[in-house]
Amino acid sequence: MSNFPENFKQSLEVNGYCLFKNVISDRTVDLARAAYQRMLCKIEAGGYPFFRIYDNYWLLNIAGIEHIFHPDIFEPDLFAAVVESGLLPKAMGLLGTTTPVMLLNRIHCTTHYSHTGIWHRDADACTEPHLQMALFLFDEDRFFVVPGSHQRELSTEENHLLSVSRMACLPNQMTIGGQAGDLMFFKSSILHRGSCIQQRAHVHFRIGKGDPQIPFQSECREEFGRREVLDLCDEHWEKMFTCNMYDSQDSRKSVCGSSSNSSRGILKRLMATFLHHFLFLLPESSPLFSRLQWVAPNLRLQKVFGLGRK
Ligand SMILES: O=C(O)CCC(=O)C(=O)O
Repeated sequence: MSNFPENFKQSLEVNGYCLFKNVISDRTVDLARAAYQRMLCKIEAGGYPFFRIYDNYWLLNIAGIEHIFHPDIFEPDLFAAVVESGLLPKAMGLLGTTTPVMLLNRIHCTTHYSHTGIWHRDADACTEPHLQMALFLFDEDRFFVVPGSHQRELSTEENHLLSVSRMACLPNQMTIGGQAGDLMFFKSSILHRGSCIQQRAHVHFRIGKGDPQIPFQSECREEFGRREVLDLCDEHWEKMFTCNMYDSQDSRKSVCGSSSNSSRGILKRLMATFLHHFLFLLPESSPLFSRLQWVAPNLRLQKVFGLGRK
């Protein structure tokens, strides 16, 4: 931790994000992608319930795979990639802690449809309860941020624009991201939104500073301590899983994806899919999408017709 590169810390402090290039080998990327595909297939076949859907379209629109350490979905090649990336020791260096805790683990993915997320923060402005990170398995360049926004409240102009649309174009917004095999860190308090045109998958973590005063409790937590997991751990992961995890700090039962098959549910999905394609001419920032909430424009069609940003 002592010789942690200062330029990464500085970029994180000033801009709210930083990027480590090529933290895993091409071979590791390939293995992790194959592992991710197996996870996706399992969910699509109904074999794992912890996933999230944001926009519910005709085909199962999986946006996130939760709890990657769960025994029913755990893939050693995926976790091996995370360990090889040095994600945890880097997070410890950036947070300045020797007792990290994992507060969230997930894969954000985009499959059958483009994805349009809303602006938000995952922590209050000017606070740093935790850091977030994304290990990219595919190239990605549409993660929107407002650099420096972690250090301040919303401006009057931002407040106004966001009241019109949660996908508004904000002053000074920019897109960041990385190539397959890169690792991005960002402040939880930065104003950000995810967006993606083509296929993507990144392994997402939220890691915070543990409190060594809080006694370690092992009941009810995710099965981090299984041999299958511990065998792949380096010293940092092993220490975190065996010493620092507290019961309340995993979100195991947070989300169960579902795609209703009632006639009303089917009708709504059909309509959402139709509008997703039909309204592609409207920009993401159109107030209509903020008002509807259950539909976003087809960014793939926008790209084909040379519309939209990037
Ligand atoms: O990329 C995404 O889909 C969501 C990312 C995000 O908002 C987050 O990590 O908090």
